[in-house]
Amino acid sequence: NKESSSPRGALIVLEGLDRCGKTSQSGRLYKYLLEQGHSVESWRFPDRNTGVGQMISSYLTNESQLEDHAIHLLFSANRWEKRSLMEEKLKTGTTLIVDRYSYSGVAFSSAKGLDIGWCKAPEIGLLAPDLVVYLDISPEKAAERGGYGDERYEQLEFQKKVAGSYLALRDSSWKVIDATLSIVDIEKKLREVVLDCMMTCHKGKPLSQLWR
Ligand code: FDM
Repeated sequence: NKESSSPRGALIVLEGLDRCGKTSQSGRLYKYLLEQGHSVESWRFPDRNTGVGQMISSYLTNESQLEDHAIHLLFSANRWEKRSLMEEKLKTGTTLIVDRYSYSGVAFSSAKGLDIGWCKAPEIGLLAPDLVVYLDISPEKAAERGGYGDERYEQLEFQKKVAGSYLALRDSSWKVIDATLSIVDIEKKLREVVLDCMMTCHKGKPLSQLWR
């Protein structure tokens, strides 16, 4: 029985504002771990490939409109529909690097003015990350990076609010990395905290659930 004999994988989440470098760093980290012989997968939320994900995607590209609470619940549903696969992967030894998770859910929706407790509620019972890495950049600096795309939330004023929400959500367990460092320096720091976390999971740290 693979589940009981092999050490479990780690659930690693990268968070940050748009243009903080999350996506390229998760790609680099994924390649590195793979080359080191680890069983690893690169995930992202929203996962636009599911039915729910397609609704989210058309909302983000402004092809459809949804009430703020309604889209919040869709983002959450998009994590719930992947929960059992996530648990199975972790239990059978695969480490998951996840680009955005429940923290994005709460940060972006509460930046619109929704109550933070209400935003957290549908996330209760999802798997808790073993590590949250926050790539820290000011909204102004992020905006300077080749500009934003055309998606709904990619605007400086809104990103400032999101930054404030992230700050309210952060706790002492998060690893904060200065996202204005060079790509290589960020990568180095990221590898360090990730390998350390994987070791802890390897040694038997139990999987836990969010916000209980
Ligand atoms: N986003 C992402 C949310 O508003 N809630 C969520 O739960 C998640 C996971 O969707 F602006 C926002 C954050 C971002 C947008 O994300 C799409 P990507 O990483 O650009 O695909």
